[in-house]
Amino acid sequence: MSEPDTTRQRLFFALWPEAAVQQRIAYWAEQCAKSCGGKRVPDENMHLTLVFLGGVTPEQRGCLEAVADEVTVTSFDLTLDRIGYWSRSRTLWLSTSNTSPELLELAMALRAAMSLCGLKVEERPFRTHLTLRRRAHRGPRFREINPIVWHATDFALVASETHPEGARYQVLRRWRLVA
Ligand code: 3AM
Repeated sequence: MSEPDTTRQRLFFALWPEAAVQQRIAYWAEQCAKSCGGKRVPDENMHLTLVFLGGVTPEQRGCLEAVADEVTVTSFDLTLDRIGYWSRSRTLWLSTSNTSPELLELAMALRAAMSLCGLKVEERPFRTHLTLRRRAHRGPRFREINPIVWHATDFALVASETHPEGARYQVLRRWRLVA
């Protein structure tokens, strides 16, 4: 059996909301607790993944950070106004009816960083969503909700550690979007 590669960190880029927005999002994770089942994402872990990077070497991390330094996307409003459920991945999520051009530009710029830094590029299309509950038994019908407007002013590089009690995330670094 091969040894795990301890020099690699499991990383992703994400939008990481401030506590007030996290709490408003968490309301929806909790609201569905009984009927949806599964495990809710803890308030402090609520985030919107921009790109999952996988196992990253220290050199690749340096390269990714250098690319992130050059990002010149402007800050934008993200309006979370939909709740839904993917039965295949058993994920309960919030999303938006209107993905802004800035959000797409940011996700694509960070995705491009993967190939620049020698990582295998994510081929699945970017789908704006924020996970509320995992391994949910069922979910609500897709529907509109009272919008949560989140003014995104920065993005983050986050490390994901897997523990028996679930994933533990650590925000390593943040970059400000252009005001
Ligand atoms: O933010 P969400 O919950 O959508 O599912 C993982 C989580 O997504 C996803 O990256 C986010 C932070 O962990 N993820 C984990 N492993 C993945 C993989 N191998 C992955 N996404 C794509 N490929």
